[in-house]
Amino acid sequence: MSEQGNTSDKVVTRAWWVLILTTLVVGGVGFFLIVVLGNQIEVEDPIVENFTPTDLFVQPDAEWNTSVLVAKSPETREIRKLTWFVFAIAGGIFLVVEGLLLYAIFRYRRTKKQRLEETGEPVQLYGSNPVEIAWTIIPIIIVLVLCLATIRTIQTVQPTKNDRPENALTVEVIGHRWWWEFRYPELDVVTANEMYIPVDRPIWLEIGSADVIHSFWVPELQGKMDAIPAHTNYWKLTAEKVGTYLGQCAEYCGNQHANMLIRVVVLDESGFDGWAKEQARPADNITSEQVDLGRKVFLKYACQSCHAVAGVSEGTYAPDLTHLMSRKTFAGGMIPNTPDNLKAWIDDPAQIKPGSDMPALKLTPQEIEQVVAYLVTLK
Ligand code: HEC
Ligand SMILES: [Cu+2]
Repeated sequence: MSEQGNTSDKVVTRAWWVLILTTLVVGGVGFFLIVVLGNQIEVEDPIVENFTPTDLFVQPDAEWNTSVLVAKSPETREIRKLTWFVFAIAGGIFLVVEGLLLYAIFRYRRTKKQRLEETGEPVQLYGSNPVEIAWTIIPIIIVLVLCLATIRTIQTVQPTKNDRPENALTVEVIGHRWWWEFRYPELDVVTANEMYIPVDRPIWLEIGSADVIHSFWVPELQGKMDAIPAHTNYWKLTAEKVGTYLGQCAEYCGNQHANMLIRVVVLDESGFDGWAKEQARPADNITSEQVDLGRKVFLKYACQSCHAVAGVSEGTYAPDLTHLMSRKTFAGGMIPNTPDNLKAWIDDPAQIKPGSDMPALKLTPQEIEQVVAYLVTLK
């Protein structure tokens, strides 16, 4: 063989090394990020006081975590068990394959002597029944095991229509572009984007959609469930700890898909009962002339045909505003709920949330002041 042959051999060897090292480094870093860091991240995020339309990623809650590895309900613990099981099998395969690869590279590498003697290609082997049978059967067994484990987990966490626990609280979850509606038929409560539930009590979710397919996902509390128009999917979860859990629409549903957040606020039993009682009573109450003028603006413009305020209007197209000020955020959970942000929103929703289904109704600055003076009384 010529000089040239030797050089290209070297290039090939070097390419192998680059490939192997890259695989190991990427694998190692990935492992570290997902397993070591992913399990520990508890982000502290203070309320963003001065909202500007560019602050698209505000998270007004003090603590949130959307790691799939943090399990805070029996359902997510089951899912996490499966995740680790699959990860262990995949990791085992990775180690065996990489190990054999490294072994072959060292054990069968070309020796200096062979290089000097230019013996050419080593002996080539073709076909081996035992080997081929082995690498057909082993993957089949692995896939079968993964499949059975997955079916078992699905059966544990995913209810059918008839699995509603006796003592469950029902919440109807309706996905809209781009916000979530939560209806509590047993409590006569309707709210948006922030779902309140009691701790340690099974929650029975009836999930649907008003327009396109969305997906309800609060990673710490349950897996994903599709929200499909004209169809109900059933989901069940039990929160074991008081706190706020962050979620996100998990099915691409249009240009504001990323701003369709879910906050699940878990309260102790008496806290939840208090919340539900507050929510069930109408809040509309004229306390001053400005508020009265604001309500007139609300009724004069189309606001009332899209939005409901108990005792005042019955629109169902848009978020229920009966207790707007009991929510920390609005517009799919993306904006801190302050009077200034409400003014900016009503002036021109598209400036903050381009594509939003709320139109700019061209209110005068004075009318905006008045209608917001009214809205902030809806506690
Ligand atoms: C064509 C229907 C429509 C009209 C008319 C309308 N809105 Fe809206 N409004 C929406 C929709 C849809 C959203 C949710 C937008 C989103 O989150 O993407 C919304 C959101 C809001 C919110 C935030 C609620 C929350 O919890 O997220 C407020 C406050 C609001 N509108 C006030 C008003 C006022 C005041 C008027 C009248 C000046 C008005 N809207 C007119 C459709 C409408
Ligand atoms: Cu969505």
